[in-house]
Amino acid sequence: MSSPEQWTHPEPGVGPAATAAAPTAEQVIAGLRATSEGGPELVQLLTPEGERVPNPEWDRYVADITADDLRGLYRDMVLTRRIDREGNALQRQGQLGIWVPLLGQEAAQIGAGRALKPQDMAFPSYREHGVAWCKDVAPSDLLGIFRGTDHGSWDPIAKRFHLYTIVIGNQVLNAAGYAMGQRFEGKVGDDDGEATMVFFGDGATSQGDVHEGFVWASVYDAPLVFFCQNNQWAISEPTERQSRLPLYQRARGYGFPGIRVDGNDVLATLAVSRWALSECRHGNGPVLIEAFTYRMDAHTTTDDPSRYRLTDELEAWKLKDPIERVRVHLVRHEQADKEFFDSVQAESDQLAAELREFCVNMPDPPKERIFSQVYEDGNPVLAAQRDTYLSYASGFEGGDH
Ligand SMILES: Cc1ncc(C[n+]2csc(CCOP(=O)(O)OP(=O)(O)O)c2C)c(N)n1
Ligand SMILES: [Mg+2]
Repeated sequence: MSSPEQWTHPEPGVGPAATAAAPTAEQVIAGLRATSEGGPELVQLLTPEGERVPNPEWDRYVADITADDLRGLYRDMVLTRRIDREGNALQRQGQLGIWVPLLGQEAAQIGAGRALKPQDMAFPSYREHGVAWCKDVAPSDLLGIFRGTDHGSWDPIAKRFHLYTIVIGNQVLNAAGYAMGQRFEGKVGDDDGEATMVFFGDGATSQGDVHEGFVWASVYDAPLVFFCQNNQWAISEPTERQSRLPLYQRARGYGFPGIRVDGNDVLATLAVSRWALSECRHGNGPVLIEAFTYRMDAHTTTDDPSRYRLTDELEAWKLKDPIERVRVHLVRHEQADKEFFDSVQAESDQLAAELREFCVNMPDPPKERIFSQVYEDGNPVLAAQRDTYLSYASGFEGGDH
């Protein structure tokens, strides 16, 4: 992720050929540095040390946040992390087929999720457990996806939170279409207007669907906030293999604003998301937000990041932990005491216990369900397949279960 000024253009016959596929050492170093430093353009309100930095441009978007609200954001992040760690443990115990950790991305998701108003629609990828939390989706409703028993047990329209999408970038097209509909139906124009927020990763920005979503949303002025969590990795591919310039700068080429925020800073993410959603609500969308963050755990429980990244990178990001900086801030300003922290801890223990209890007692769905929920009115070809399968399965001992 080097800037054009940093690119080297060797004279003919000197150094590597200009057409060489491999980047120069300087480009690689610049790219690697950019993965651990957000750059001067990064919007930050709370430093990793918990210091509140004044920012005349962005402070007004969080001017109403009281100490009580900040404690609420802290609680959201702690509980979300606990749900995540419990999901990871349940996979290790064989209760889930796979889990997708969000560790390290709590501030990005809670900041964005808490900026959403009840009427706003959100389209997640597969890692947005924190946004699900803000949209009042019960954590237990996420488990079927990872146990392989359903595609999500919540009502996407009632919750204003679409089902998880595993196909990279696909939800961006869905969201662009949905937001265009909000525009066509006249649901934008004032503070009470509707907006849509779509979540995707740094790797997804290389996907055609995302590019197409940018174009459609742009030319139809759709009220859509593109929320890219740049967690520095797309499985084993670093961000510098997705783009030669900071991702937020791509927005300019499509004709709408882009902004990079410290995704480990819940206050800054909240401020920037509130602004972007308000722009959309008033008909000035779309907007791209690049939340600069870090995936502290594996891509999924099937991945081993020690095969492709150095542990000192992780150690550097641990110092920028999104929860710790809020805790330090609350303590330093005497806005939270031991009793508060203990109560959040107790609440998270309780939540984890409930989730575990729910998971180990989840019934297997009846076998015919995979056929029965495809078409509302049934389908003769599918009915024949169902009958063949049920008769085949009943030939096994215990085949009814
Ligand atoms: C269309 C498509 N291609 C490939 C994959 C396999 N795949 C799953 S996750 C992933 C990387 C995505 O990285 P990023 O967009 O940065 O999101 P992150 O997982 O880091 O949140 C890939 C390539 C897929 N699910 N869908
Ligand atoms: Mg990523």
